[in-house]
Amino acid sequence: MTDTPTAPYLGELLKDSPTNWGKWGPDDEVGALNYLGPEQVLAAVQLVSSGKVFTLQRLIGDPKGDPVWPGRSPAERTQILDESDWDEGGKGAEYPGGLHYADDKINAFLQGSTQYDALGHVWYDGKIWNGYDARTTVGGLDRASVQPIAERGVVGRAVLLDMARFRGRENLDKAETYTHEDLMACAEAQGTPIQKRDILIIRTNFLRLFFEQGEAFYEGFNEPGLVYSPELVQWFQDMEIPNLVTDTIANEVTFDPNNGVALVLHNALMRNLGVTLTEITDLEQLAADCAEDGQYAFLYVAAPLKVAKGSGSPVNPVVIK
Ligand code: UVW
Repeated sequence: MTDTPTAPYLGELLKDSPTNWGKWGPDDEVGALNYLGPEQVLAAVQLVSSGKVFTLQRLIGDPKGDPVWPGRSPAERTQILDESDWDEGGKGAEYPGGLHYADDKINAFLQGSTQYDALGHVWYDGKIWNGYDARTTVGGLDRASVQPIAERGVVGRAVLLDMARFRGRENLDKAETYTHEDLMACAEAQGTPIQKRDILIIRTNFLRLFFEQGEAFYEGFNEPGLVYSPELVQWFQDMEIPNLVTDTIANEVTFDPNNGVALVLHNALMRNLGVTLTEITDLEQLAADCAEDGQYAFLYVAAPLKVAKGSGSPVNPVVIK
């Protein structure tokens, strides 16, 4: 990873940045997802008219490779039982009636595929979301793990912001940035302005380069994405954005071009405002459909897995039009 010796400390950079700590009580673990109540769910359901369904998860164990954050490895799936286990001398047990079955397991980073980050996933100054002590992460997240997010689920109106198409490109490039003003301009151009409490789904199609370039993709790793500014953070706060979903590995430009700091928005949005982040989605079919039918707002439903103490969880979000 790039190391910028002059990069300011996050605590200094974000010292005047807003927080939502305490807003939903001293025990809150789902943050801005509290903005999604029955009213938002019912309004989102009204957007369903054609019955078209899209799933946003990338394949786990893709023969072409699984894109992951540097230092993580893709999931390994191991076959434990298959028909060969009932060959002569095989380990398959004999069941009354002649049952045979297949079993397998995976060894995977919980953030190694399309995923929800727990709010306690990142921090600085020894404090995670809602001001909980970062020592609560030792040995597993005792506070703000992915479990409470999984227990409540995520349902609301989502808007696709197709930044690649808006910029007239197949994909955004390494280190390319965009701001909240670009998101609003994209939404206006698509004919669907962003509303308060919308789930934002941003398409860059950057991971196309992973499949095209293989390992070379990781050289000078610096993903495109949203870039920090106090105004952007305030916009997320004013718009009460509950959930930011993208098709990149980490949702924001990896190294802020203005100061060199890594993943500033993970901290300004997730740690401080309680915005849930969802990463590595596959938006290609949905984006093609939106370009065709012009419907950029729709019902979004996601339920990460209930992993006790987990700092994240795989998920297969569903969009219904
Ligand atoms: C890190 O926070 C390092 O990665 P991600 O949010 O992509 O899981």
